[in-house]
Amino acid sequence: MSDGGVIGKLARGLAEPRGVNSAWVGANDPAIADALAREGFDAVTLDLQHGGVDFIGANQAILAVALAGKPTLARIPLGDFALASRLIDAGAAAIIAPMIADAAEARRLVEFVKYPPLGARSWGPRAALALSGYVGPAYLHSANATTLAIAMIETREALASLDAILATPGLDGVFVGPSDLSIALHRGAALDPHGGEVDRALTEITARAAAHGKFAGLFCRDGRDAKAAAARGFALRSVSTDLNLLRAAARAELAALR
Ligand code: 3PY
Ligand code: MG
Repeated sequence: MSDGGVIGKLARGLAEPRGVNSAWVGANDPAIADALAREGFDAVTLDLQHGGVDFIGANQAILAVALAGKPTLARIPLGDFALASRLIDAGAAAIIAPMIADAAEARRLVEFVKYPPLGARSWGPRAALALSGYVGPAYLHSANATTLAIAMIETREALASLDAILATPGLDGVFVGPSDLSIALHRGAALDPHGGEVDRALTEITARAAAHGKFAGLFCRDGRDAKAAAARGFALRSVSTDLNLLRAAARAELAALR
């Protein structure tokens, strides 16, 4: 009996006290996802919202990351729920949906990520079947537990509907986008992802998520930020981005040669 293969690793990691540290990849090149998967990250997140990753690139990256023994999460473009189904068929272990504003949108996400009775996902788990290690019927009966639906909380509307979003059957967790949340909380007057307004919201979000028995995640700018996020109860942390890691390494080497 399979334990869900690399796909199952994500849900299992999130259930452990240590949680999950994920790399964040915007480059549409499986070599980048592969390189980061072979470092100490527990998972890799592909950004199809603001990054350059496309569907074919995501398919290749998911397989490269799986060869390194790690699960892949995918952030979809705004409202592109049909792509969510295709990405989990391609072997993504989780879908992160941006700007989920209320329970109706959370239900829509679940519809595309989960099989009945939770959702209405259509059958065709191409690469997911092989990566999960299950045969057909076993995959059908395990996929809803191992393939995760994650709603991004990054608007005032989402904060106001937080309990209803978290109560959505089949929604596994929430993930905070601190930049958009800061823009919303400051009504467009400031971009302040590490300021007090966002900080207060983060405390509320981890508390509400825990009360609903769901996990919370946070987009973190660096390892120090991710360590602090883990200490305050965020089970899922993305750590920097591929581009920022590259630029930081370039700056460090150029400083060393001066
Ligand atoms: C945000 O901070 O708004 C994000 O979506 C992180 O990428
Ligand atoms: Mg955002």
